[in-house]
Amino acid sequence: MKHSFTLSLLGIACIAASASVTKVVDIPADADMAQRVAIAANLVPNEQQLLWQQRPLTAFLHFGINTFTDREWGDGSENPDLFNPTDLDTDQWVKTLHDAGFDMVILTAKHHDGFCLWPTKTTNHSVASSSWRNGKGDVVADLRRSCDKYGMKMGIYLSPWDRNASCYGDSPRYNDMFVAQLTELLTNYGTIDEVWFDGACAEGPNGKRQEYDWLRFREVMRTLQPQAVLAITGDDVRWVGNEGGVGRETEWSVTPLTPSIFPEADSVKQALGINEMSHDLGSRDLLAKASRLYWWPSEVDVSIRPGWFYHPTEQPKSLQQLADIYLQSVGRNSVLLLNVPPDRRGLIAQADSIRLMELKNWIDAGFTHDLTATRRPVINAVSLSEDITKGQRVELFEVLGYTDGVARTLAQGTTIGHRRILTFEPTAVDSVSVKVINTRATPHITINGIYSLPQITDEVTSLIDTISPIAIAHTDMIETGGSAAIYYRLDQKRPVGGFIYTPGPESGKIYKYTVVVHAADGWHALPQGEFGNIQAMPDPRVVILPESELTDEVVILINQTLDGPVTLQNTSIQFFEK
Ligand code: FUL
Repeated sequence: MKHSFTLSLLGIACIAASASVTKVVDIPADADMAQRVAIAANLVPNEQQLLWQQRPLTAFLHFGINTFTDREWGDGSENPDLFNPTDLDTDQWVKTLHDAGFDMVILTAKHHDGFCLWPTKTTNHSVASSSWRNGKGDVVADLRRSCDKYGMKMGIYLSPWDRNASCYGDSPRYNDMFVAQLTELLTNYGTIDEVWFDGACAEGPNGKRQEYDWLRFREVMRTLQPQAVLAITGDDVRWVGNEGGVGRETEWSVTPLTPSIFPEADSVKQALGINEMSHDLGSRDLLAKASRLYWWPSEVDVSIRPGWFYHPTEQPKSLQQLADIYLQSVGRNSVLLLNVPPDRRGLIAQADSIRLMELKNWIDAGFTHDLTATRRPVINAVSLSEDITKGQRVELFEVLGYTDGVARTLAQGTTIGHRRILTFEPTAVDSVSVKVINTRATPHITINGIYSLPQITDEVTSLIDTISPIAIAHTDMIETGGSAAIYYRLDQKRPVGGFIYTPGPESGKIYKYTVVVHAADGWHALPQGEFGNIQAMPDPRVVILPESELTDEVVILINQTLDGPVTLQNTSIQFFEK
């Protein structure tokens, strides 16, 4: 069994030698295409980015007030006393994640509700105001100790959007408060290797508008923790563009997409017609129009469960789903940031730790046995790497397998980058070669190995399969009190346990809503609800009605929409029985 490479010289013949540049490079306006391509091919990561890229698995820990209110986005009015984990044990979190192969954990030190998991001096809205450990608890400090114990790296998520801070929207004052929070976290808790500034901000045009001083925040981080990378609203690590766990098949770490911390970001994006979610962030077409390029590699953030926070009604994803996520993130030139939300006890749920160990076993069983030295193995995957310290260069390649001297294409790919895994039908081969068809400069590729990934046989039942659905006799779009609403008549009077809302693929999502139920004593409205984060995570959402409602008529008042009007076509509601 042997590997080899073939290079099509065509792609590199005309490329002039060019010195490497770290992290960001300007393209002269008069550069011709060959020069543009050469500049892109020689852009390389800085040291922090390189070290970050070499740690493929990071765990996200969404934990906070929402854990206790069963919400995805808190509104900041929550009583801090609701935060009361009965058995919080960060050793259990870190040991579980360490055993499962993770190198770093990132904790939501503050989410959009503004509740701080450490006793900050900047606000009373923190653990210090809860009766948990008599107001003396500090989740960040606990996590620090556990990370040191297990040799785990630590990062923090600090939400810029703060729905509790009264000074939010008074830009200089809130920026000072945010800097003070960041300073506390980056001064008092040892080495922090990743700082995560979320991009979400859902305040509408009439809400409070905050002008963030991103460059100042970045400066604070660079001064206090120079080894850390700044992710998402930062220029070291890029959001992949979805929360579903899917990296692009063509994933360029070299991109003209301008990180949104820079004032020119919006105008550049507009001129190039791209944003974080675009399919193409690095093709030659974009290089032709670009005036500046960034080394800005992708991070795939996704939750092991449907929500980011722990909800008792939700279950972890199946092993097959997690294995696919691994292949579509780590296998597509990205780092995987997998969220594992601690529950109300303050522990990682057993179902999640079992699933994590299954994933680890699957990765180990598949990727620790390179079959290169085996005689005619049956393989179904190959893993390749480019030496990114030289730049990301390969644009098109083929993996060929030879059996009795006959070659066949096993797989074809575009970009490789730090790591590319391709899977294909199981094939018995005597040798394998990689043929580079197009490249931006001399490629530096390694075949990490050829593998036989184990088949997965598990199935998870989705919630939709476990509920007793209620048939709907009639649906209508109506208007009531000036708001759009959807009217549902059920097939008969029944005890309604709740409903599942699934936004359609077309634009138009319900963000804030009120459920109005027709019961024996007339119509009554339930408190307003919110599908937090529905734009970035348009997955089915379960709404449980407070008590079994005996009814055959329900109206969903649509108080606020996102991404266009809500219609019957882009809305699916499935009622279910208790
Ligand atoms: C999003 C947030 O709005 C979600 O709540 C979550 O924290 C996710 C990682 O980022 O943008």
